[in-house]
Amino acid sequence: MLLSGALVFALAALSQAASPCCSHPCQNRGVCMTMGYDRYECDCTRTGFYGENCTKPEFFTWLKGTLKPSPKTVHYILTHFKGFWNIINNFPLVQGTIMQYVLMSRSHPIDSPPTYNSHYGYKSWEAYSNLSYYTRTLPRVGNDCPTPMGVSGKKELPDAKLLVEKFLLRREFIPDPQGSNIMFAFFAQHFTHQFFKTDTKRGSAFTKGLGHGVDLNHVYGETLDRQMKLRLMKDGKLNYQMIEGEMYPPTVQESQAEMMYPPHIPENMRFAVGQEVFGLVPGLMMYATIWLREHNRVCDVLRQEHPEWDDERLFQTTRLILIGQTIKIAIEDYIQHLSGYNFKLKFDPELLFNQRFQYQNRISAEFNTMYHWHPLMPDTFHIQGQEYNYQHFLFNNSVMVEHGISQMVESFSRQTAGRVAGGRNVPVSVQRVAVTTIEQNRQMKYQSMNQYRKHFLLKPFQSFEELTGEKEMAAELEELYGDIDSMELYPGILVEKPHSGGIFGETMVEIGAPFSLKGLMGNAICSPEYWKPSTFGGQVGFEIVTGATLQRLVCHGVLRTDRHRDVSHSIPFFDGDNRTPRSALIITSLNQYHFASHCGRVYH
Ligand code: ACD
Repeated sequence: MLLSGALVFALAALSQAASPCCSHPCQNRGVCMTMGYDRYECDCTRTGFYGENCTKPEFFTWLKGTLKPSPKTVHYILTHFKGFWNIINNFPLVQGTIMQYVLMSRSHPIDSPPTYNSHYGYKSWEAYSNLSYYTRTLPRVGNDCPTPMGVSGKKELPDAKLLVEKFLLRREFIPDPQGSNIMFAFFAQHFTHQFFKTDTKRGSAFTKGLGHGVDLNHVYGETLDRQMKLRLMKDGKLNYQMIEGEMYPPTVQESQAEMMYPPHIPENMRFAVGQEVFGLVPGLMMYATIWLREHNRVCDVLRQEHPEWDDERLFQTTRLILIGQTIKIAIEDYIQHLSGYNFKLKFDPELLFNQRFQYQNRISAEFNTMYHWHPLMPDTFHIQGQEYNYQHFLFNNSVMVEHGISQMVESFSRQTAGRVAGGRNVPVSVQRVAVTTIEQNRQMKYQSMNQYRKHFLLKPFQSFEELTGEKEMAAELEELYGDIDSMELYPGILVEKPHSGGIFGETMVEIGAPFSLKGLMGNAICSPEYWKPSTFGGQVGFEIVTGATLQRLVCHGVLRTDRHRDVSHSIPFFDGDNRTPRSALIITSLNQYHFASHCGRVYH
């Protein structure tokens, strides 16, 4: 009698252990809430669906779902029919209308204001207001769930190291079929390290990037104290040193801005820039130097326009201009290149002024995870005929000083980057990062890849073969995971079948694009009160923003190094108005022409 009582109690405790929300029963972005220990309710408010599990579409939802082409079809249309898109690209009104649709539909899946974080899987003021967390797109899987992914899959996930060795590690370098080069790869790394700044001391759920977007803290420092150390305090400029007639960042010793360098690095090679970790790779320091030069160049332009302005106003306005340039370049050069679209993406904040759009952003942990694009990296780096392995390249700023920015740009533009999706292309030298990423995702209790696909309006994969598009890896993955619904997000994205001729698979594009476009257009400078010439010091500053391209930035950085030189305001656009999307991509992709001669064209 006593025994059966204990059994009943134990069974009751067991049945209490697993929350009914573990099976993610609420569909179409319905919110699951437990009601007692064994019941749940789905909140379908404003999802466009109703019913117990939010599965029944309202009329307009049904109509939209029936008429809307699949993401695959849209991607196909955008990446083909070049002649058609060339015509569209030349009709600003039509191009603008399409771009407006792209921006609105992409922003839709992003919760704004943000909702969860890695510790709160339900809405709370703490999760909303604590900026030191990355937000979470999907809430964490409950600790009490029977399997790591909720209810699907095995009780234990495959060993992270084994996964990396079997599916992610490079056997032989696989070039990106879209022609990305190393210049692109370092742009990605430099640009994203202003908002992916995991606070490793506190754990992978936390970030040191409190601006949660494009604030250029990687140029100016995260804190006011650091910013002051990096500034010249004259004419709005950043501090610098001249080496053989070229402008470089100051040293740590001179600026007193701390950086992360191993002890053996000599004082004169410890350059100090906004982001503490940029001493890691000369490619990052190269971009840091280019942006430093750009800042000081723009200060000169502004000072000519506003001799009445003090150091502070010149500095602050220049920072806003550089933020604008960054967003313009990110959309029109960088995302344009990644997309492979024949449709020309357009940075025009006015497209959203009559729409319901929130000018705020919170970086999510999942976006950070997905952006681990280590397959881009080559096995060795080639500069001016010299080959550097990782050991010689890392923390070696002398590479930059010895070759100079111009030669680095030239060489990095010629070296191809790796394909990201498709599996087995992570360089051996960075395999530890891949293992750690998987382990951290597990600590943060990420939901499965298929749950993320559903959130971003993609059909869940039905099988591992559908995921990888081949049989060998698919069979091995199936053996290890047991169930496609338990496939993890990060390894999933890296082994996913790439789009035909593409760098990424469908999941990266369809999840990455919303995070990116919302993050870029949600910036304060894109809002109606900011987006006007006076914010940027008048028409001249505004035009620096609206005319920014990666090529102009790099050309200015390479050719205009002397702060005393006159700065012309009337540099003609080198690529004219009738440029096609692809011909503009000379810095990011290999189908480029000779870099130096084109920089020459900017000035002659
Ligand atoms: C679209 C545009 C095409 C999208 C193509 C690929 C997107 C994949 C990954 C993200 C790429 C770039 C990220 C760029 C900027 C991030 C900015 C974040 C700011 C906080 O189809 O819609």
